[in-house]
Amino acid sequence: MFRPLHPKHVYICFLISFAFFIDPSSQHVDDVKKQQMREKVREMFYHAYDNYMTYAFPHDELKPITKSFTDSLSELGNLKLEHLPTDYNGSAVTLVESLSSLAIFGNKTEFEKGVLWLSENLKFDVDVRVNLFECNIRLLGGLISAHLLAIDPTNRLIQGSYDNQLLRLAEDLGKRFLPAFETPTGIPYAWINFKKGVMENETTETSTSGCGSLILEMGALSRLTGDPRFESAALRTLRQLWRMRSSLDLLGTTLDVVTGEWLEYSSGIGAGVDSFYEYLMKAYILFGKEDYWRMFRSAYLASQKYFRYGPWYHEANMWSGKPTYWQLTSLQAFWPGLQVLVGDVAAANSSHREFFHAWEKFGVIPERYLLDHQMIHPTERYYPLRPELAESTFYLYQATKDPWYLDVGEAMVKSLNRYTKVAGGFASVRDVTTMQLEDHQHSFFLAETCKYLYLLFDDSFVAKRNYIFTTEGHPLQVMSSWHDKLPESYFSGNWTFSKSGAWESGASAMSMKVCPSIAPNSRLHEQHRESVCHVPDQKIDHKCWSNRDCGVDATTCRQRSCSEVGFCGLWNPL
Ligand code: DMJ
Repeated sequence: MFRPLHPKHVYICFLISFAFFIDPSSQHVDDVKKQQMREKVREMFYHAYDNYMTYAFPHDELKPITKSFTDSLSELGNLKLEHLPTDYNGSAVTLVESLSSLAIFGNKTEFEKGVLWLSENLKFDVDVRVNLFECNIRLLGGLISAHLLAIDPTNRLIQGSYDNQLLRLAEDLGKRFLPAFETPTGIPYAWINFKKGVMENETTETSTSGCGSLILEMGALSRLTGDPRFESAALRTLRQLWRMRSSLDLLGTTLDVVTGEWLEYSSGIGAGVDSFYEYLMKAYILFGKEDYWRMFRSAYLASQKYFRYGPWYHEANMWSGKPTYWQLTSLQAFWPGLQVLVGDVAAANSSHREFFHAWEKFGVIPERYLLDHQMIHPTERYYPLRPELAESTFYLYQATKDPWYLDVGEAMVKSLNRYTKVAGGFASVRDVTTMQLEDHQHSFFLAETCKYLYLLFDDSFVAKRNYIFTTEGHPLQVMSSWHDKLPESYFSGNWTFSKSGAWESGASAMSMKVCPSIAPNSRLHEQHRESVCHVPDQKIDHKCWSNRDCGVDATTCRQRSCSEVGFCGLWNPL
């Protein structure tokens, strides 16, 4: 099953090329298919959403088989229904998580209704112990993203008046996070109580992704409110984590927030670490700080060197770099999507194929597959409606426009409807070998799985805007006003422009069409538009004879150069 290791080359930052020649008749077939698939995915979303609103709202998540609810975001989720305190109605997290999808679907009525309900009813002053990471990516991210979508005039989402209610809720929530950061290391506790702060005898163990994936939401909160404490706390954590890396630039999976010692030395790109990598890269895109890029670049290179084995990723010991567990996990499937943002499309494509192969083999993707024994992990046979493969498929399609990815999306939609749809929503799969179901519809099914499948078949959202998606699939707008220091290439005189008809249109983070600009809107018809993506290489395979054959890097805005062996890349030091 394994292929030998790739040559030592780590092909970081290969820019996406767009030299595709599309035959008009096949283009028409794709457009028809996209239209049909958009409708199918929309139906899926509303089946999940309507059932949640009917049977579970305002509690956290829907139990689609028994048509009831669970308050899974808090530790109450572990209690039986009859033991739930009667005065706690949950955090409506599935509604919060649905807002950005409703906005993308253009459902203004439901979006506005949701905003009004939340602003009048959502309260965080409750005595519940919650997981900081989950609250950050689901609640804080959901609120901030919906706020940004609500104030973006192009969406016209709110007919009545919008008075920043979502932002106020986000700020209240963010303040409740702050006590968690009061540790000797500055790294936050994994659990907090909304009302009481950190509980006595709270566990001091956290994961790298749990504490290292806060910067997008908390940074955005600081930028929006003017209160620097949120961003500082998240940034301090990232810096501390980075100081704790091994000499190989690897981090472990779990650590102690008080002593700053690593508890689990084995790590990879999946559970417990995944979004740490993602947030370094995306924080660089959102805030433009070179620091994030430097950390990401080293961490990414180390991941390719120590975890990658052909298209697969195993785990490795952070100190020795020696392989530990040879496992393909469902969470790892987000990685090719991240690689598209980096520009490493060739590597993304080859791994994505393996994940899809696993999906095809089992009908959905199992949580953990033992590569060395070629069998599913005995206790992790489930598929909880996870979005990661849909996410990567979306990124790869947007980057390459290769219609094969549309087929992948179609196959996924078919399996989800075939195996997981029940009368009361969509149910998780308990065991992919029997397709026995479990009574749980996770909120990320609405925030991510449905959203990414929809966006795979709908180019308009990413083509006209410049958003970056959080790890929970919530879009945040990339704005130069949030960039601390703009890379020098921003000042280049060689601007590229994006025009559609007489007017320029905004360009997406994946459009690769224009360079970011800080130029004021000087000339009406020649405004520079913002984008994090840029000029493609001359040749589709990134081969080059001279620097002139290489375009501008998608994420750093830096001119790529031609290496000695003839590949375009970011070869010049910063
Ligand atoms: C989501 O909550 C987020 O994507 C998170 O980063 C990890 N994965 C789950 C869904 O699988």
